[in-house]
Amino acid sequence: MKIQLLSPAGEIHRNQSGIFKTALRYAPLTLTTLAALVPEELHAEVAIQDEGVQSLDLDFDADVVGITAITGTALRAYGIADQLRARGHIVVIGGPHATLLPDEAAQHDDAVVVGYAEKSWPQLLRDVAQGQLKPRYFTPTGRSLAGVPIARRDLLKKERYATINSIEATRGCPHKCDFCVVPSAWANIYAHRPVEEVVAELETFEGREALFIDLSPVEDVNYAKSLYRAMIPLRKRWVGLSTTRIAEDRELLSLAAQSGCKGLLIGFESISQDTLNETHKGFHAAPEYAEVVKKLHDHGIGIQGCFVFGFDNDDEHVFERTAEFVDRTKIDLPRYAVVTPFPNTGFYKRLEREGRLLHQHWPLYDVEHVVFQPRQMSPERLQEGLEWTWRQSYSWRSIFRRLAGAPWSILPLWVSLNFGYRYYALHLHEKTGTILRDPEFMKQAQARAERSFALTGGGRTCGTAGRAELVSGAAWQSGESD
Ligand code: B12
Ligand code: SF4
Repeated sequence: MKIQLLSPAGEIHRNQSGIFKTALRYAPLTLTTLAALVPEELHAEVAIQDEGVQSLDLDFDADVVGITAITGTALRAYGIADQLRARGHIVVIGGPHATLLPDEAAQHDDAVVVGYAEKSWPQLLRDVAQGQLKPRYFTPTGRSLAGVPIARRDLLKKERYATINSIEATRGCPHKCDFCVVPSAWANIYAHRPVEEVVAELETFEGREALFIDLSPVEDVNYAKSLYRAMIPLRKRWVGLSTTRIAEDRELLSLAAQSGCKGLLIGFESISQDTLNETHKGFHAAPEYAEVVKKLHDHGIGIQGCFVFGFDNDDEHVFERTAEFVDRTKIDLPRYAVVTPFPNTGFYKRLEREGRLLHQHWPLYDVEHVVFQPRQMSPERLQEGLEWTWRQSYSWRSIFRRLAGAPWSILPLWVSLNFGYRYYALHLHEKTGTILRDPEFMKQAQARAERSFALTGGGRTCGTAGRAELVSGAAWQSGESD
């Protein structure tokens, strides 16, 4: 059997034409994991193509093509799937977007895989071999990831990534932040790999570097501590993600540092506690953010701090306030996004009810385009504010101010990452264009909002007021910006 695995990329992240440079690009685990899951008895030849680092070559010989899609890449994945099916290939689509909207993906494939695929992908391939492919596969994974095979990194073009040493110890997240895809796509999954299996995989890596892609690894504090303890003798230098919880437990933070942690991505999201509470991220305390940064720096750990704009509490001053906060607290590598209503999330459902979605054009659901009507400003102002904050934080002045706080031991790494993001910040506007509004979608959204308004029998809500303004405004009808 011949298997071809494809990962299409969105406009911003696409190889060469994109603005996300190699220095920022680590290898995702999606395709290498799927390749490792192919049952041995099929004696399959597997090839992978990641559009983040190469142009896709669709002229291949394959019995089965597997395509992964996140929301921002879904339409591109569907276009490729349609072409390949027309040529007679069996096409399977999986990943976060297909998990959120399987019926939509099913219109473009022979089979859709919902959720994690450790059990369903091998089963699907055996079914193909026996000519018994089913249209949908979903096998829930339990809380343990014991026995997950080691990703096939040998299939990657390793020189095209900053590192191919990405690894996963935990999966999912126990929290339920309103805007996040994870609780909607993988509800109630917080799974762990046995520590000894993670260590065994780390031992296969060339070089000392490792990158954990786990979304929320420290929420099971005991697991995290035993993992970090076991990693100390490996003498790795690793980066990963965390919530601010890591700074609340001195032993945990110290073990992370001893195990070689040099950087953490933290989703601070907002410097307003009201916003954090309203979006169900109240377990993060905004007034303590500066202290969190200091504690991590004291342990030789740099911070990639992610902030999101466009929440209902955000007014036009949020950009300046956040950029100033980032400089003052010396966050090594800030990253900005607009809050994005990914389908099926709590946030999406609320905006849809309130008639505030501007369209469902998935390629623009990439967190750098405004796709909804914000409460306290126009979509255009939000877009400009996002891009302004990127430029502001990656001006030379801000870079020098921020990095003055970075521990010396990690400075070279963070200087090169700042250069990478400076390029991204200065070129982002070339990729964003104007705000799209889809009149047909808005008409349907208005009808849905009216129906739900009538059903709830409630009074006039802020949401419906926002919709009325949008729908009647001359600017939106003519497509002009305010
Ligand atoms: C690596 C990564 C990236 C890489 C590459 C992404 C890509 N696919 O092109 C980069 C850095 C470019 C990136 C960028 C973005 N990403 Co990203 N990224 C990740 C990350 C951290 C790891 C992915 C991974 O390797 N997972 C491990 C593998 C094993 O799991 P998996 O991919 O889910 O695959 C399993 C199943 O889903 C299934 N499966 C997946 N695909 C397929 C296909 C087939 C055929 C089958 C059978 C099964 C299957 O099988 C696998 C094994 O169980 C995830 C978070 C995470 N930890 O998963 C976010 C994540 C995928 N990213 C996300 C987002 C939002 C983005 C961005 C929009 C924003 C941002 N700034 O991060 C951009 C936009 C990218 C674009 N438009 O091109 C979201 C996706 C949400 C959505 N609905 O779109 C995630 C889930 C993070 C989150 N919490 O919101 N990202
Ligand atoms: S935003 Fe982070 S902490 Fe919140 S649910 Fe998503 S992964 Fe978990």
